[in-house]
Amino acid sequence: MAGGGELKLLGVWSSPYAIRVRVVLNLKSLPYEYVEEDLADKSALLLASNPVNKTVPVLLHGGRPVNESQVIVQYLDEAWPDRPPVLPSDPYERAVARFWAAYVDDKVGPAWLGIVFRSKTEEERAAAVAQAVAALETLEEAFKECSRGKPFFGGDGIGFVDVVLGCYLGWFTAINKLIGRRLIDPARTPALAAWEERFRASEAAKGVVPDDADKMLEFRLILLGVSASKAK
Ligand SMILES: N[C@@H](CCC(=O)N[C@@H](CS)C(=O)NCC(=O)O)C(=O)O
Repeated sequence: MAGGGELKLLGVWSSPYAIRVRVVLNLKSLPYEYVEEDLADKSALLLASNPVNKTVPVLLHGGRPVNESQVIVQYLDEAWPDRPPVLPSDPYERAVARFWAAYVDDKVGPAWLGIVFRSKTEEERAAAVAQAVAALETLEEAFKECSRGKPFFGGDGIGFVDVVLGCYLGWFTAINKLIGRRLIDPARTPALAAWEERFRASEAAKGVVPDDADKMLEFRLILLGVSASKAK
């Protein structure tokens, strides 16, 4: 069935992990049905399709579920070999891309959760911001090595590391407003700051990577279980 059968994506509009799958579906021009989930009241389809983690995204291909965003992205590459790939064809370069993608989710993911949801004090938030900035400084060097002077980690086009990091940019918009400066600081990480602009402006990211900080921050309060009116 590879490459045939209907595609349905269960996601949440603000979820970095769902966003990365949507960016890749856009890059590959694959039509799909998008189903917005309510994480406070998960659908029977979500629970049946991802019984282990009960998380979004879930991709249903001809009714068969594929779980975990990085796995889904790699599945899309393998199932549609005729579409533009996100992973490099060279095995060594593919291993390098997988290494950096894992680094992003291991370091940037927890720092994002820390800044936006888990920090209870200003000190805790500052520590989470410092954690994110340290990871981004490492990624600045990785970007220089992987891109070799080209616009993206993937070279001329958006690749695996680009989508894995770029999907956090919606929440970075909100974080920028929370902390009053750009998390991807053009002074400390100039190459990554320029990459951020390019990624946001790409056709694949437009309309999928959120850019409305206020909407993200309102949603954050809902996720935190705080009424926006009380918190103001
Ligand atoms: N490692 C997973 C992370 C997925 C994830 O944490 N999704 C969140 C939304 S951003 C979720 O569904 N949370 C619901 C829950 O934990 O109950 C992936 O890459 O797909």
